[in-house]
Amino acid sequence: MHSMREIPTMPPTRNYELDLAHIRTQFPILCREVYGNSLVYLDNAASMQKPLKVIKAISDCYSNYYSNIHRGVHLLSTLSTAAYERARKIVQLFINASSMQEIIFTSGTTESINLVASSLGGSTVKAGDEVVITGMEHHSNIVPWQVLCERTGAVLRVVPFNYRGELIIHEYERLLESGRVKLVAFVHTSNALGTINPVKILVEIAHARDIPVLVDGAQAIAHSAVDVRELDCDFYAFSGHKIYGPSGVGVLYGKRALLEAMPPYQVGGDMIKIVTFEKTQYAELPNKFEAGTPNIAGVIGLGVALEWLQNIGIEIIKAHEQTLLEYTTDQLSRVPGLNILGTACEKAPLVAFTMKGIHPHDIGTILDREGIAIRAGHQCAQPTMERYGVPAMARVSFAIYNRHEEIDALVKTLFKIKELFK
Ligand code: 7TS
Repeated sequence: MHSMREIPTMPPTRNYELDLAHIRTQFPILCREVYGNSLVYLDNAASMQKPLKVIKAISDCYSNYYSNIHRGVHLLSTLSTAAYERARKIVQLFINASSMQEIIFTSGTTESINLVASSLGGSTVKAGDEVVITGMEHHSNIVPWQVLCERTGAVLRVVPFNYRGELIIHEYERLLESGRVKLVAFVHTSNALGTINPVKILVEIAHARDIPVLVDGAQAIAHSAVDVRELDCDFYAFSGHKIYGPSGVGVLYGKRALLEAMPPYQVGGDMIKIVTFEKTQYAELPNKFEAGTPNIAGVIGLGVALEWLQNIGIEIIKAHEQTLLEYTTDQLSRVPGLNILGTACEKAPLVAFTMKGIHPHDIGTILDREGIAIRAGHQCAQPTMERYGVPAMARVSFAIYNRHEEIDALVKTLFKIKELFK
């Protein structure tokens, strides 16, 4: 493994209880090597690794009780349905939604946003109306709105952000003054910069003008407590794979009254009450928005992932990840020519940076040879890259299992890269 000797400062001492060694043993993948080095996985914002409990729950479903849900009278269908609906209850409690009817399972954040853009957007947005997003969105929270605007003749408006990566609130307020804004959609935590946006304030401002709000929670959900009733957002979207769960499954939370008024997004089996060739009556919530056979084992795995996380405690996770963030920010600023992009006061545990004269892809490739996985590229946020005048960034992002030693390994290799490109 990597020596820590070249790093002058000591990792901070912890003021919270965390058995990190025990947590790491629960992630089988963390034992593997990459090119002869221990894996250092710092690409958690792209996707997190899965604890054994989640892997086993999915395997257990397929091995012992798998069947289609909501339809069979036989035992396996009853067991699968119960496990699937239990996961819905876990999600409801996890984000403090009022009822299970407000939890729609989707394939991920992208589908959750598309659902709202297509259903609410498609039925309420007309030519001349406006949809407001921010300049720091992931493509998933840009393109669905752009397509909606193109289709309807509405206009997409964008809230700018300052160099630190913080939204300019008075510009947001100014955009909402037009009286034509039908919907606001913004990211809770930026995947490219780490900025945590003041969701509650932004929601209040929109609600004062009766504008519904969708929050893209993909990068927030695993790092601090999310209470949708406290935030008062109308919709909240997130993905299973970014919270220790499987990929191919996600959640759309929506306020009941809005979901009830919205037309279905996809139509077909499992979302109907009565079908005749003349007319179809749709099922009640949440089934109305879950057409077809869903990712049954994935949903069950997501429920187990949330239980696993709750067992550790989100506040412990947050405390640990914030020490990693502080340590990384401090250590990276010692690397000559390295520039951190995104220096907001409130940040999630991720750090994006560029190095003078070195392409992020070269940084990512050389780190990979040392077993260190990071993201290098436009972070699916090209307008954010444009704001800083760079084509791409390197990004390290953390999860509960990361250690300060891994940051030391990262920084040591960055010093090497600096030498290499001299
Ligand atoms: N919104 C944000 C803020 C994201 O970070 C991502 C994925 C998505 C939406 C889309 O999520 P999906 O699960 O539907 O794909 N972000 C990243 C990333 O930063 N690197 O890879 C994927």
